[in-house]
Amino acid sequence: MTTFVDRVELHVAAGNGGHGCASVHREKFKPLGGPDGGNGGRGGDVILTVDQSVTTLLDYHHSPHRKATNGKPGEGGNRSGKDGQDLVLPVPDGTVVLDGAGNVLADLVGHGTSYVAAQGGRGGLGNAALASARRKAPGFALLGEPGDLQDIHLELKTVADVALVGYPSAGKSSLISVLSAAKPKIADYPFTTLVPNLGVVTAGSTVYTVADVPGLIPGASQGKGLGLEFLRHVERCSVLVHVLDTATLESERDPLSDLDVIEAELSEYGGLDRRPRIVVLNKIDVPDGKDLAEMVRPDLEARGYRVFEVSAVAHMGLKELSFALAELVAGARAARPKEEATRIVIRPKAVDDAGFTVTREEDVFRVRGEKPERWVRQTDFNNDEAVGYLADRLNRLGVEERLMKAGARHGDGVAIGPEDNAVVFDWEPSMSAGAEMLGRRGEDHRFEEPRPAAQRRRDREAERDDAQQEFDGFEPF
Ligand SMILES: Nc1nc2c(ncn2[C@@H]2O[C@H](COP(=O)(O)OP(=O)(O)OP(=O)(O)O)[C@@H](O)[C@H]2O)c(=O)[nH]1
Ligand SMILES: [Mg+2]
Repeated sequence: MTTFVDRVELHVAAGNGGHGCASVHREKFKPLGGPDGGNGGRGGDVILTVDQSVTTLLDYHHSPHRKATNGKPGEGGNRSGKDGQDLVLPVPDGTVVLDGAGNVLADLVGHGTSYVAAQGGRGGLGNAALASARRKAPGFALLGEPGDLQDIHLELKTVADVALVGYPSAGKSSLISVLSAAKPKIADYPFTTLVPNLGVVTAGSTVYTVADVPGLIPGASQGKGLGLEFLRHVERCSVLVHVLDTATLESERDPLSDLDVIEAELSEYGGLDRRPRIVVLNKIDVPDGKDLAEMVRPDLEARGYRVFEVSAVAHMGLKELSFALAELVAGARAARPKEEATRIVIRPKAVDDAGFTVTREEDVFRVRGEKPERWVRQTDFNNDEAVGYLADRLNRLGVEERLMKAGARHGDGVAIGPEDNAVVFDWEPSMSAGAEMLGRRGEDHRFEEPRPAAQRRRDREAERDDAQQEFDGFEPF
């Protein structure tokens, strides 16, 4: 028996970015040929994509941990690392993506609709890309950033046009089996259907889908029988069909009170009140059934229902029913706003702005912001030049100035990042209040030649332009 799984927790990990490479070009008799370390590749994303051939979330139930590949590190000779491969996870039509707190992140409807569940980390720049007029041969490269880790929940809400609801053994699955080519399990005991069945019906030029759900009994909303759990699958349907049993042998039941019971359970579940409904009186091949159907019909019609008398077993009244459903479905489709064939849903990302905040906390000054935090992740703290480069970047963004304004002094603790994941260091301001930067770090002094004073000043100015340009030009991602 195939298992139907319609709810899973999934742990996805995007690929890490590859580290940039620090390398110096070597040729015979040319010992310092310039930096030629390539950039690291981007980590692969984890992407959920609707694939109509997938009908359950079973695969993710069996292996709930999925990871995209990492970007490769850059190499010498200006060779960039290869990007990691995106991991595309096929999901059934109608999969809802939720976060751990139950917030809906995406509702994936329509073949090809995609959602980036975890974004790959950026690759680090190699020292070739970090070189500038003044920092001719950086002895460091940037680290690749870690890829996103996400714990998400997937929930399947079947996408069917028509949903059949009713008591166990009313003949819901039997109806699907004769209206469509689907072959659901049918038996004369209650709760034969444990998971929804889906069938495709063609009536004239309209093709639509019909789903049944496990039978409902009084008290389903309190968890009796299989409970209301599966009503999730009828939430998206355009038409509800009450399948009423005219030939039940249970003495306390009849089509009218069955209808009342099911309606009470539906309203307990909620959200389905405005869905158009029709009534099917099934099993009229049984003589008593036919009589009962004729007896209750006026009552049902008085309540405003369109009523169809059918027999799933004897194939009576089916054509009329299937065309009436086609008409209702077509009407519902026409009323629905037109959607593009394929929607790509991408998790909204924080805007990559230059903003940052400096707040004074008990024992540290905390810096928060997209850029400073990213720069910290890109920094190899074992490399002094890399740390110096970080300080320069922060400085150019105005972090030092703001720290100073906030009252930070030499030696004070500065934390960059959130409380649980911050880099903390003692502050050594590289500028004296309002003065220019004192020399740039991250330079290879072997390239320096003695310069006359005027040249030094010109260089300094060039360096400032350079710094600005680098600052603008270094955020290509
Ligand atoms: N005589 C007669 N029996 C029918 C008809 N339709 C269904 N049945 C019988 O009723 C029983 C239950 O049918 P199912 O289609 O399994 O009923 P269901 O509503 O899907 O039931 P659950 O899955 O348990 O909720 C089976 O024994 C069917 O053969 C019909 O039109 N006439
Ligand atoms: Mg059934």
